[in-house]
Amino acid sequence: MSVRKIIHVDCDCFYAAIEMRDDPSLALKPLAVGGAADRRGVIATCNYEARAYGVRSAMASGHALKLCPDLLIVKPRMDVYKAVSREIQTIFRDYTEVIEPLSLDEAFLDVSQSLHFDGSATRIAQDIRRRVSQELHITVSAGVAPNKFLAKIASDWKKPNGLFVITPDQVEAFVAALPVSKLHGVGKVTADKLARLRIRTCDDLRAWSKLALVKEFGSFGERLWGLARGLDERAVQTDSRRQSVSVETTYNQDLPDLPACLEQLPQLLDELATRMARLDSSYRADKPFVKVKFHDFTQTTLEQAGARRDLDSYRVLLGAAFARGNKPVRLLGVGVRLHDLRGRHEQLELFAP
Ligand code: TTP
Ligand code: MG
Repeated sequence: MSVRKIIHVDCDCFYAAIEMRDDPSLALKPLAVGGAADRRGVIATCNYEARAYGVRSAMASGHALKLCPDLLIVKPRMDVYKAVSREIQTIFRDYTEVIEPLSLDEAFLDVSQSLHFDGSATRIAQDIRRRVSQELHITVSAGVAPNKFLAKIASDWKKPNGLFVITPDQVEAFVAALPVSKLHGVGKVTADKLARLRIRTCDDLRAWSKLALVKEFGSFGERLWGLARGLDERAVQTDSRRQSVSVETTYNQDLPDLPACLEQLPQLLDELATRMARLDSSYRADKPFVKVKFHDFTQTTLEQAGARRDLDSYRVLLGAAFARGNKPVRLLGVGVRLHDLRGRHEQLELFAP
């Protein structure tokens, strides 16, 4: 089996970087992109000057202004960000066709087959960083590694404007020291459980057998066992097929309690049904899920395998999700995970001659 060469690219403070580029008078001052504080707005992102004050993505703008009174908050210009995103992807395509965009500012590239720079992924990543900076006047950070999980961690390692490379022979030592909270798929719940089991680093995790991990974590235990050894076989997926459909609403006034939330369900489900009707027949509806964001911006998503997608199921899910916070609710979302009926095999055939 040949070793993969994966690059993960992530732009530095993407929206804010574009605003500073287009109006240099904004540079060097604390700057955020987001909604106005008087309209319950939220920070989408901010530059690194603002981060020094503790301002972060998804924070209420009002709170951000308390942390940093001089913060300038500008409205997002999504069309511009989308155009820049397309320009970045055009640069990527000069090196490989195997590109998986994760969001406007982030993508995986598989350069295993690339002939550029004698196949050196590191030099390709350097060149991408140079070109984005020279041609688009924003900076990107990049990570190079033998798989997606490590490439993504690597791009974050030297942020902003950095490059970090994990070669195959460095994987073992790098992963051993890695806190388990950095592992792909480990959210708050799993991280807390690992902490209770006194598993802090991947080295700690390696002391556990696959069987013991499966007993504790179900099928994710097997994945944990592999990740602790730096193993991740996920391919870079060029076909961006949908994983779910959902609708959500942010309420002008917080919903104070569970009955108030339940009252909103029929309307949300109506909108969801409209969205679902627009899906083509290559998808099959799978698990229902709900998302609840509380007034303090903590949020939770709950789904249930095997549940029906009727009002009653969503009521049960919403009840359980609400109970996790049991406080006023700012946003409700309902959705359905999708099962892709176009299998891998079929997708390949589509591109066959
Ligand atoms: P990120 O890559 O998470 O953040 P960033 O590029 O602003 O900063 P970093 O240097 O840490 O990578 O997200 C990319 C863009 O997505 C970001 O510029 C704005 C948007 N975004 C939101 O609108 N809301 C959010 O909660 C987050 C995290 C990002
Ligand atoms: Mg980014």
